[in-house]
This record gives sequence, C-alpha cells and structure tokens, in this order.
Amino acid sequence: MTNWVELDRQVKSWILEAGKRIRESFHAELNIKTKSNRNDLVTDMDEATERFFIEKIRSSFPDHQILGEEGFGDEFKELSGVTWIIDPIDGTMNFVHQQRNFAISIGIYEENAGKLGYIYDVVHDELYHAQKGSGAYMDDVKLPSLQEVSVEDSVIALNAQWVSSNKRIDPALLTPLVQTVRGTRSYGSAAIEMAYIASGRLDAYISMRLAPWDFAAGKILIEEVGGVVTDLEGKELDPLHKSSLFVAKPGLHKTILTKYLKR
Ligand code: 2AM
Ligand code: CA
Repeated sequence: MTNWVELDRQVKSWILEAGKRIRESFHAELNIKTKSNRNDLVTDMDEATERFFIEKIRSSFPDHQILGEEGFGDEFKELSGVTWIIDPIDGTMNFVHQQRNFAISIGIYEENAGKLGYIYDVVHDELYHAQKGSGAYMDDVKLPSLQEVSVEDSVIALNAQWVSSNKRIDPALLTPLVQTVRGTRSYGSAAIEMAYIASGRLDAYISMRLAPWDFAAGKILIEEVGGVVTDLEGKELDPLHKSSLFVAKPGLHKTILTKYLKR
C-alpha cells in the first residue's frame, strides 16, 4: 500500500531541491543540444534533473513505473500500479533564453487515474500542487473553484504559430476566437499555462501538440478546481500519448468548443 502522505512530503522536498539546483545553474555555462529540430532544445540540466528524480523514486519506491521526457525512465505501454510522469524542465526554450517561465512538472497516476499533480515555477518559487479529491493549492494557499466567464471577457493562451500557416490546424479556424476574446498570451510552457488556468490567471489554453509529460500534472490541478481538460475535439486525453490540448474554465470550455472549434 502506498503511503500517499509520506510520498507527497517526499516529492515536494525533491522538487524544491531540484529547483534550487536549477536556479544555481544560471551561473554556470549550459550545454545546449537539439533534439527533433533546431528549436527543440535540451540542456544538461534537463537531463540531470530527470536523473535526480529517477534516482530518488527508484530508491524510495522501487516498484513504481516512471515516464520521463528525457528517456531515463521505463518503457511501458499501459498505466498500472503507480506511474510517475515527469517533465524535468517544461519550457526549455524559456530556460535557455530567459531564465524564467519554465517549470518542473510531475503527475502521478494510480492505475488509470490521476492522483497527484505538481507544477513548480522554479524562478518564482511557487509550487502548485493537487491531490485528487482534496483540492488544489499554490504553496499553502487553497485555490478557489473556477468561475464562469464569457468569451468576450476571457484571456486565452495560444501560441502565434497556430494562427499562421502550420501543419496541424487551419490557421483561419482560430481567427474569430482571437478577435473576440479580451486578450491572448503565450508563456511557452504548457505547465505554467496550466498552472495559470488552475489559479485563474488565464481562462483557456489551446495547444496543438503536447506530450504526456506536458499535461499530466496540469490536468490533475485544473480538474480539482472545476476546469475542463480535453483535446481540441472535446475528447478525453490519452495519458500516454501526444495530442492537442484544450483547457478552459467551466462553461467557457463548452462555448468555445461548440461555437469556435467545431466548424
Ligand atoms: P518542453 O519545453 O518540455 O519541450 C512550448 O510551446 C510547450 O510545448 C512547452 O511546454 C514544451 O515543452 C512543449 N513542446 C515543445 N515541443 C514539443 C513537441 N514536439 N511535442 C510535445 N510538446 C512539445
Ligand atoms: Ca521538458
């Protein structure tokens, strides 16, 4: 039997320690490599941070499975037992170029269900966390349930690439939405964007291409405060596969989905 209280205490202390190491690395020279293309960056800190978590998990919870973005975890095809889904640095481009707007993101599943979610805004030293059924918090402050908002009064997060020619969506589809909302923002880290939805700083977030480690923690946080998390067609996310993502406050999710996305 998993002692969830003890596990939660340990994860939080590991996250704070990893964050401290990342902040200290700002003074050191970074080793930057590219992955799938020249804009897909990875640094030695992404890799060292993932290894740090994996060593800790393996020694405290040897029977848990781990999916890590940088590939140091396990290979498996289905969720069973306890599964950790880890993005050691979400927003690596921001980490490299700005030294802000990036996060450590960890989602923990029990069988098929999201159980614990952590998003640590390393530079602001703000830890967003949630346990299924017990609400969501930023540090020690409980996050209130999300309230309904009209499309006209909403601020939505969206990368400019989805409204210019790209290979995943007709850029014209989102134009009416962009013209109707109060404002658009792009932070460049799905985890930060999802933490901002959970804490009410953003009303909706759309991305065409995210991986399980980008949304695992955020989904748990947002659902705890009553937000809705689906793909762009309104379907449930598959926790182990890449997909589009559409998250929004209750009410707003349905309105945007039916009026702006289903055309
Ligand atoms: P990353 O920094 O951990 O790679 C940037 O728009 C957001 O999308 C970040 O959360 C980034 O996560 C993620 N991202 C960037 N490239 C991606 C890809 N090829 N597949 C899935 N997610 C990606
Ligand atoms: Ca990453």
